[in-house]
Formats: sequence, C-alpha cells, structure tokens
Amino acid sequence: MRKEFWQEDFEVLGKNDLKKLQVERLNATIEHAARSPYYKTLFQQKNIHKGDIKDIAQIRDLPFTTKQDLRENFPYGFLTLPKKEIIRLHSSSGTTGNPTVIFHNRHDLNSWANLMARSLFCAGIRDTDVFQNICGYGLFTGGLGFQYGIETLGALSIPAGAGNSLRQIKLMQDYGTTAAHAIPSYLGRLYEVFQSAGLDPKKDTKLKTLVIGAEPHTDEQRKRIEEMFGVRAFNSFGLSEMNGPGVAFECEYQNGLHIWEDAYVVEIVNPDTLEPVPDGEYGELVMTTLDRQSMPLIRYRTRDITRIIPGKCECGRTHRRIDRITGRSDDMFIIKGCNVFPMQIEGVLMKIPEVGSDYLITLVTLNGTDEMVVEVEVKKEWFKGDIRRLDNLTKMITAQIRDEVLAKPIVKLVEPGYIPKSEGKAVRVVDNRVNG
Ligand code: ADP
Ligand code: K
Ligand code: ZN
Repeated sequence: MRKEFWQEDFEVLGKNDLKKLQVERLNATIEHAARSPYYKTLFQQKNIHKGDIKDIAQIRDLPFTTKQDLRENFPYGFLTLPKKEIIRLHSSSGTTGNPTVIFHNRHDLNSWANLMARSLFCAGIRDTDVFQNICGYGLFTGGLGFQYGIETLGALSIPAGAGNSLRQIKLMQDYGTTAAHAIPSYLGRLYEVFQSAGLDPKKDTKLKTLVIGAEPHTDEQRKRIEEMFGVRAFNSFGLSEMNGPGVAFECEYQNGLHIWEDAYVVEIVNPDTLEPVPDGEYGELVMTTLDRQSMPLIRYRTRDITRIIPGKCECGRTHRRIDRITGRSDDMFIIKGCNVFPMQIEGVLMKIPEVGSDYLITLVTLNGTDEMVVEVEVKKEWFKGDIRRLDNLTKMITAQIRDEVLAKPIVKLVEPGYIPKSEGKAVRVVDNRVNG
C-alpha cells in the first residue's frame, strides 16, 4: 500500500535535514523571543543571541522555562508582539493551580491548525470523515484546536461541545459520525448512556475512529474503549503551553506518539539533575517551540513523564515517538513510604473485567495513619452478585494494587455512576490527609 502523508516534505525528512531545519528555526525563535520583556532581560543576563546555535545539541546552553516563570510574568510578560497583531488567547485548564495564558497571532494559529490536521491525517482520518468534537470549547484548547484542525483537513466537523450524552448520541446517528474526539474518562460514561438507551455503539453508529487524549490513561483503558465502541482509538497529546492538541499523535501502528520535531525541539531530562537521559529511559519532557511568533517558549518543563521510544516507525515518519505519558511529576503521591502514580492503579483496575469505567483514589488520615482508599465502580451486572463474590473481588483488587504499588489500599466497591463526574478532565486523586 502506498504510504500517505499530510506533508510528506516535513514528515519523512532525514535526520540531518530535520536537524538543519531545527537549527534554523531555533535561531529565528531566539530572535522572536528576545522581543518579549521576559526573555529580553534573561538573554541579556546570559549573553544569548540569535545565531548562537550552530548545532541543535547546543540547546542545552539555553535556560529552562517553567510554569512558575509563566505565572510570575502573567499575563503579558512573554508576549513578543503588540496586541494589534494578536488574535487569540487560550489558557490552561488550571488542573494544578493558577492558569497560564498563551497568545497567538495569525501565523501561530495557521501553524497549529496545520499540525493538528497533520496529526488527524496521521491517525487515518480523511476529508471523507464526519468528525464529532466532543469536548469543551472556549479557553480549553481541545475545542478550537481540534475544530481548526478538522476544517484544515477538510473533514465535516460537528462542533458538539462537551456533555449531554443523549444529544451526542443523536448527533452521531443523525449525521453518521465516523470519527470523534473525547477525553477517555468521558467515554465510559457515554457508553453507559448508550446502554441505558438500549443502543450498542458498535451496531447503532458508524464510528470507526476515536481520538482520545488530554488526560493520562492506560493502554488497558484504550483497549476497553476500542472494544466498547468497536473502533480504533488513537492517543493525542498536547498542552496549552505548546498550543494544545497536535503536539504528538499516534499513527496507524499505535506504537507511541510521533512528536512533531519540525515544530518542537524535544528533550527528556532527569527531573532532579536536569541532565538529559538516554533514549528509552523515562524522564521529564522538555519542549521548545520552533514555529511560534507571538509567544515562543524555550526549554519549557512540561512536568509530564515519558520516554523516547528508540527505533524507526513502520509508517515511515521520521519524527521520533514518545511513549504514553505515565503522569505528571506532580501527580505522584507518597503513601506508606511508597511512591505511587495514579496510572499504576488504573492499569491494575482496567485489567479486571468486573471493574466498570470509573475509580477515585482518596488519601485520608485514619487514627493517625495515612491510608489510601480506592473506590472502584463495578459493572452493573456484577453488582447484583452475592456478597461473597463481591468480598472476593475486593480482596483480589486489594492484593493486585498492593503488588503493583507496594502499599496496601482500602478498596471499596461502588455502583456505576457513584463517583462524581466532572465535565472536563477526570479527578483521580483527592488528598484529605491531615498533613497531606
Ligand atoms: P492543565 O495543565 O491545566 O491540565 P492543559 O489543558 O494544557 O492544562 O493540559 C495539558 C496536560 O494534560 C499535559 O501537560 C498532560 O499532563 C495532560 N495530557 C494531555 N494529553 C495527554 C495524553 N494523551 N496522555 C496523558 N496526559 C495528557
Ligand atoms: K469533507
Ligand atoms: Zn508511525
């Protein structure tokens, strides 16, 4: 089969050509950045000039930028252009504190829409698809980010927005939706609504592709989504500081996410020493924009933990692949002396067939001891089971979580729908510890 690309010139660039392009664009980025109040001062202090970069490895001589820097210079400290040139802003959803804001001029928005179209194409979506974007529009980048990408690609877009599952189902049926984007934690809920309406998404829709992202999820959860909807589900990664979606995407081989290296310089560093880690090892993802004019960011510490997957992808794209994000460095919590990432617990739960689509980890102090309570929704058909069966299930889940994270949890089985749902990204951990 002939391989197809959205932008063959960029997507299959040889290693040296890609590096050459990165050097060119990094120097241009330094030139743009030097016009912002923040980088202007910093570059003067550190004696950094455009043209300094001759080899992309020299990026290590540049300073890091952190979320804290963005917050301290909120809102306009990173802006390189007069407001007359700026046509849109987005801010992060503020999952972990105050929001940060990113500005775009027309060039930036066109560049983002193109990366987004390239990403969708990479996941097999074409202009013949009917694409329903099931996520919040507004400041959240998943709405307009996908919208412009779908339009640039030329597929028929349905800007459905978030929530109202019955309406989502009706839209799918009325217009014959073939592809959709949603956050993974919402899809379990949507499936339950299909079921209560006596419908089966496999038979009663034309869906064949789902794009899932914006929040951490395990491969087990992806497989469940694929089975529930009878589709292939592709992982989509992005963050508002790097535009939003369209940063890294899975291709038809679903073996990691191609991260667009003509638009970003990608580094993985040890979060403690800030030294680079070898390909294949996990660390913090650090990214530099290469094609943004209004608000370039240099060596931005994303706090997302991932690794470079060594080797070439069969699809022919030369841009390297990152692995599924295991979580953010600040998602990790310590309980009973063990370091735990919520995704480790999700990985255990989603492999158990009786477990439904949702769970919640609550950290509490009971009689002076910190405990991890894991509430787990159990599928409807299992909840009817006798007490002994549920008791055994509780024991089994407890043992499996303990084996994975080494700390023994208190497991509570709950009915489907018991755990409160948010419209946006799922809340996985609530910390109510006295000294939490
Ligand atoms: P906030 O930081 O407030 O959540 P964003 O909406 O910009 O704001 O979210 C970006 C973050 O969402 C990323 O840094 C990452 O932690 C998470 N994220 C996005 N896509 C994925 C994905 N496919 N897998 C795991 N995590 C993701
Ligand atoms: K079309
Ligand atoms: Zn590929």
